[in-house]
Amino acid sequence: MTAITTIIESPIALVCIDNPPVNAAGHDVRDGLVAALAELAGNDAVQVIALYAAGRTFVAGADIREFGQPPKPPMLPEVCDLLEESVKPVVCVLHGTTLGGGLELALGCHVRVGITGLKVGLPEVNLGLLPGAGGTQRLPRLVEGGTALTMITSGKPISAEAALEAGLLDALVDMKPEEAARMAAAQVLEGTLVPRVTADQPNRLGADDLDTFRAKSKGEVTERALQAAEASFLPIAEGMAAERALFLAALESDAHKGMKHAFFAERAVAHIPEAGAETRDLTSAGIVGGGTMGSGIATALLLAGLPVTLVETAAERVAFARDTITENLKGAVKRGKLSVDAFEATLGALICTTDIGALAEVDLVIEAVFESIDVKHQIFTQLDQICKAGAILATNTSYLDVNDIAACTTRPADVIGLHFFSPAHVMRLLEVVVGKDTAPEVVATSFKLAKRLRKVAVRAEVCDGFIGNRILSHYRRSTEYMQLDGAPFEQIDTALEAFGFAMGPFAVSDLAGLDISWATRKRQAATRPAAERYVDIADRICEQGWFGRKTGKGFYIYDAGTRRVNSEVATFAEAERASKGITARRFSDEEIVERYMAAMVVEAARVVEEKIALRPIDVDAVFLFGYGFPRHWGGPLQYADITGLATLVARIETYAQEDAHYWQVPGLLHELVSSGRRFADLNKG
Ligand code: 3H9
Repeated sequence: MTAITTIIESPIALVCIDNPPVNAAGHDVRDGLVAALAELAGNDAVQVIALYAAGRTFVAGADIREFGQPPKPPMLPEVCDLLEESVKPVVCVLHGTTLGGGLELALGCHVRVGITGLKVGLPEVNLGLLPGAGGTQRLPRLVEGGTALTMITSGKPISAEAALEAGLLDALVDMKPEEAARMAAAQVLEGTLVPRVTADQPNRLGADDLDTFRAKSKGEVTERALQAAEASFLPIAEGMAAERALFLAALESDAHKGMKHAFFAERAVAHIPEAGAETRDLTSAGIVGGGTMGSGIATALLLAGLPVTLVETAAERVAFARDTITENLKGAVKRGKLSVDAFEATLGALICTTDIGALAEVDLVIEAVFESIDVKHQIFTQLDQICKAGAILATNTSYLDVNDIAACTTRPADVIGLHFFSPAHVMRLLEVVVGKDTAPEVVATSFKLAKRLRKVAVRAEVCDGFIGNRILSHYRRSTEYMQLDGAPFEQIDTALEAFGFAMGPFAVSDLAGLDISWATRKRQAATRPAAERYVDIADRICEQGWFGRKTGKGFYIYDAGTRRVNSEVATFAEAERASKGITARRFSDEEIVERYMAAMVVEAARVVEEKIALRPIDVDAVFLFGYGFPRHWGGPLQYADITGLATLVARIETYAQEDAHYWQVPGLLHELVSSGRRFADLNKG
């Protein structure tokens, strides 16, 4: 099948791009367009060329899979130039999500017509790039400077209506792209649509616009995009050359490699062995437990249009759940996720009750009570008796054994773990924990549900903590060891925030509540291996009744919206060092990051080795979408590939000289190094 088809309806030529799924401007598209333009230039029967696309969208950008491969001319800037230089006017019809290189093709054309529902944008910064086919040069010549810079630096698309108002579109119509192409070409012939050469329009970008954006922007990716936009003050050919040079530099950056990996990670996780299984209908859902988590899950389900029955044990708990969900939905209205008009109907789809029998007819139940295996057994035994045949019975446990929970029902094939992350109506990650007896259609239905909830579902096998929390509980210890050995906790937080984490680990602990991890440590005390170093600084803090943000004091002191270091933590650390005969030493920020990341990679490698995660990229997705991992690093195992596995092994072996119990090189890491492979090689196939 060819990507470009030309139909001559003299004096109009219709040129259709057809490259499923999203009409990315890969080599076939570029080559086909150049050939079509050459042929049409010499065809005297053609006076106007109308470009449009088949399928769900006009071109959604360059083909991202080609980045990093040897270039295959013609390149996209050249195609955009050829469109602009065409003596015969070129009309372009945009529909769906016209993004990046797709918009750049349209900017090269002489007339742009949008189809209702269109979204148009330059998302290159989300890939660590900048528009590289004239976007930074032509857009400011069509729209006001601030609008152009917002689109270039935010990566966010704008609506068709906004594009029309900004002057990016010449017209907006509600019809099929092919019909719109025919109609717009006819209007050009009649003179009712007037073709313009974008490069000839005056640049509407001002030096002030650049100053404003520079003042509020940060990071190398945005700065490069702003430099390219600044080059639009030059004559167009020079500006294009400057943009190209900056784009090629961005292609080589680690930030691009990480962000490209993140883009594919979000999509790769949907490729699961159960993908082909039939799915069950989900038209209603039940929640057991209306705490913060259960209420958050209920909110997510309601926002996705599912009616929810929530069960709690007492009237005041029912009231708490209803109030929490109401507030969550109000927040969704504020954030533009729910329309004001839809608020009442959405809340109206919620039933809160103390009668567990109300779950008899729902298609899915998600249990979200506190982490006690006995309570979970009790609930699943009841659900087994109450729920209709074929209902999916899910647990939101964050570390308990899903097989054990399933075993107390007569239908373990219907039982699955659906591990949401708090706040459940906001966080995008959903770990789908597959038990040994879980039916493939239950897994496939869970993935379908995640899509409906706009979440990124990642398949995990059963183990303590599944993918995310298991890895977290390992690498979090590395920060305690560094603290004990002399690094102030606030330095650790600052170093990791500078690396890209939204919050340092100690600030996160304060937010989550120090009492929670204290309870876990107490529970694990009896089974803790004798060789394991134990740091009790956090225990000392908890003994004062300081549990973090909720008590106003933890590692930090929280006062009237401000945060400052709790200096008493250093005193506890010194006391513990003294009792263990440890002399504090200095850690550089670099060493802090290296140790933290090495610890994360170690446990992540084990999770892959033990097949808890399907592939390394699944682990990366868990951290990107559930743990605030910096997107420009692409995830812990992409970080490992970028850093070099041999370098990481050498670091771990060095650290092992001081603590051979904690620092052990996983077999998989050794294996990859000796076979000269990377984690990325395990993502294939
Ligand atoms: C650029 O344009 C640079 C230029 O300025 C300069 C060049 C010189 N390429 O997301 P979906 C795949 S940079 C290759 O599930 P949706 C995707 O991996 C680019 N493949 O669908 C998936 O494959 P699979 C700027 C792509 O309906 C399948 O298509 N453009 C591309 O939920 C379906 O995708 C962007 O950054 C691509 N460009 O969402 C836009 N796009 O099934 C990136 C998608 O094997 N794309 N695929 O997993 C998107 O934002 C969304 O895909 C879109 C559709 C909104 C278009």
